[in-house]
Amino acid sequence: MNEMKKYFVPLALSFAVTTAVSAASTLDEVMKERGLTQKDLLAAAKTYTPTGGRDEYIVFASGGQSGQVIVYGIPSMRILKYIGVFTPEPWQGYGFDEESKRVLAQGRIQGKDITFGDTHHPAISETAGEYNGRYLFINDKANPRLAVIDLHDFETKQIVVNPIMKSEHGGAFVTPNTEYVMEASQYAAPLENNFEPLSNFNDKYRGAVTYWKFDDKVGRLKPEESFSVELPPYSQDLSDAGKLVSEGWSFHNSFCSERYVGGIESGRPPFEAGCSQKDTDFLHVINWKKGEELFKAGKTTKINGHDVISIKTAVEAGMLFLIPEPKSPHGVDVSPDGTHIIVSGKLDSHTWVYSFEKMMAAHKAKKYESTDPYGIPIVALKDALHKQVNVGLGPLHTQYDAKKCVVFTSIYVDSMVTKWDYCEGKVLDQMPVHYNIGHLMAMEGDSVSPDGKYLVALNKLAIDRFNPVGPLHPQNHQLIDISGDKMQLLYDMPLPLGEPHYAVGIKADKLKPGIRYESGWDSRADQRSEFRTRAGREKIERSPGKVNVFGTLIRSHITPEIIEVTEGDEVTIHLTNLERAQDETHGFAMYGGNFNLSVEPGKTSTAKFIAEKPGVYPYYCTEFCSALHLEMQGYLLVQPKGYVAAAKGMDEGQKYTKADYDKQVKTNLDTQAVIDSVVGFITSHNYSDFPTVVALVEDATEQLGFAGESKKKAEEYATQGDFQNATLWAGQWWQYQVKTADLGLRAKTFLEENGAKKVK
Ligand code: CUK
Ligand code: CUA
Repeated sequence: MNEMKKYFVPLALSFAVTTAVSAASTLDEVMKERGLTQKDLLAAAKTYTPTGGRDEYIVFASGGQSGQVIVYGIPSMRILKYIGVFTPEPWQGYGFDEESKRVLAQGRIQGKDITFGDTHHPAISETAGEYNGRYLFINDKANPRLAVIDLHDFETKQIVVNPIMKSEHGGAFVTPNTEYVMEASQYAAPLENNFEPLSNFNDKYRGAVTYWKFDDKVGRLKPEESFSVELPPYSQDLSDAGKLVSEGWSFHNSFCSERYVGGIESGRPPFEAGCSQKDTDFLHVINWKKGEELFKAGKTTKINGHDVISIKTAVEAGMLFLIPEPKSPHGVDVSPDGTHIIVSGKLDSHTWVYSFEKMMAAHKAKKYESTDPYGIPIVALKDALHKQVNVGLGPLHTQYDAKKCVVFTSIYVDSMVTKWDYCEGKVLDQMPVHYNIGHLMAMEGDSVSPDGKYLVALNKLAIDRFNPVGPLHPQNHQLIDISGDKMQLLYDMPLPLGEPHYAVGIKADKLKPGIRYESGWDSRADQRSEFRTRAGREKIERSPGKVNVFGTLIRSHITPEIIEVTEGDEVTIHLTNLERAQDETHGFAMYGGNFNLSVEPGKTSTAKFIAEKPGVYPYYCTEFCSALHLEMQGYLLVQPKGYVAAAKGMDEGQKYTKADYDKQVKTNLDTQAVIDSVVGFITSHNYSDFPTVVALVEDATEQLGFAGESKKKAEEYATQGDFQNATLWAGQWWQYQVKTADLGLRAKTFLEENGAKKVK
């Protein structure tokens, strides 16, 4: 009992510790002391989420230059996760275990490892135009790539490299049933991977849009079923898929249709001057369903082994046309009902609303005003335009409200959000943001039925909003309440990881992430690992120059604990986490090994390295997983070549006697009494009504089972009079009891705090 107390008293105390923020104890006092207004309190009440509370929406924001994805909740704005995508992320073991290295290797550009990514636009998989919460896609602008993240475990599963582009901005955007994930190029270049002088820009440089086929069942993009449409060397910018009435079409805006090539160093005016001369650029309208037919009929040209529909073929098939759009536009956003398309001109204070019905009527009647230099027909602006609305200086992106006709447009130069009615063409409200907003995002804003409610302003500059942290400032995501007529600013969240361009927010209950893997799971390949190891089956296999370790992890030991190898050996360590309990992740790191595994319950992960230098290499678990976490350790011994071990037993510190054994057994029996009383409490209550408790009880029962096994071993050794081993196994028996008691007490506390009823 005494030993138990030693362990559990600090645990009990930790519940009682609260932080004294201030002496003020009434709302009025706190307001006065912190200088808060009624408005502040209202905003706080709309975002504050008490402990244990959940968010209504989950946001996936691009991580910008970090090459990652940032996950946070709304309205709390609490960051929940960073997902490693194009960049190694050690906490998740991403890029540090062999399984995830294979994913990153898929993103090699022409054979070269690229561990940087400039993520821009995340997109959630859709069914009938609604977010289905199953997959997330995100693009890399710097090296045209797309990644697939499985929302079952929030892990990156696949990276595909665009076979023909050298730059990409108009991805990832999905078609309404996730048939395709679209990706449009930005800076034109030869589609082949060859050299062409800039003097051949008009002839040899091209843009394109790629339609990546997505297989929903296996959750992977299928390169062999994907195709591209060749486009002129205008800098295609963003994309959006048509929906409902416009389903089957896709829209891509562009800038620099001047096809200007800079050269400031040789006295030529810079790109920015030459790319903003014309009053209009081109909206590209493409019938991707027609494109799919042409691709299946083999009407493509192979470029770098990839199927490309030429401009000529696309024009002849009537699947591609252009419409003028405002000067240096940015953003193209299709309305939830698919009837209108909104494009903003960065250098125009107007936002232009196009009517899908009008543009289709003109296209069907072949009513074009002219063709571009590549023979693509151009529908006249007046034949496609619904309205031009003055919304502010430097409009960029638009999001749709739940209310019909109501939209929100980000105004970059004026640093504000404009709420307006695109049916009537009138401004409804304007609100300053801090500062220079890029994208904005409404809840389920890209779906056929946006939820409205909240809007996030993804601001490019934070300037004076936060405590200063040096010249590099965090980004500022501002949460705005859009449920009323007037927008209300609720919260500023600094994001210190990169510049998120776009984000998507999904209703939290649509996500169904798991809490454990099937036993022995290779999470990156989504299949049972061939290196899965079960309890008691741990082994070390040796062949000349190679050592393969099949090990396991469970509170609080790594099996094996001693690994002996020879200098120069290639060592591969496969570790399976045997835990079934929620949040019982174990890590694995070693002196001199540049790796960290994150082995979540059920997972099998692999570390691989060459044992280059003789020496002693401690390894350990890197997650504080239990009270004996620090003892979750082991040694890799790299013996010099030709080393012969002396015939000598283990030189341990402590020798144990029968008295030590008896003392340990007494402790264990006392501990068992505590466990029994906790079990009594739990089973006398309606614990089976609480899934959290049921899981804890399952875990505790498992730990108690292990305790029983160790008890048996201890007793066997005691019978043989081997009190050294008997005492040590009795100690292990107690370790399992402690884990059991820990879980039991957590279950008991949960029942007490959640009003469990006594049943017997
Ligand atoms: S972009 Cu950055 S503000 Cu890449 Cu969608 Cu508009
Ligand atoms: Cu496992 Cu610490």
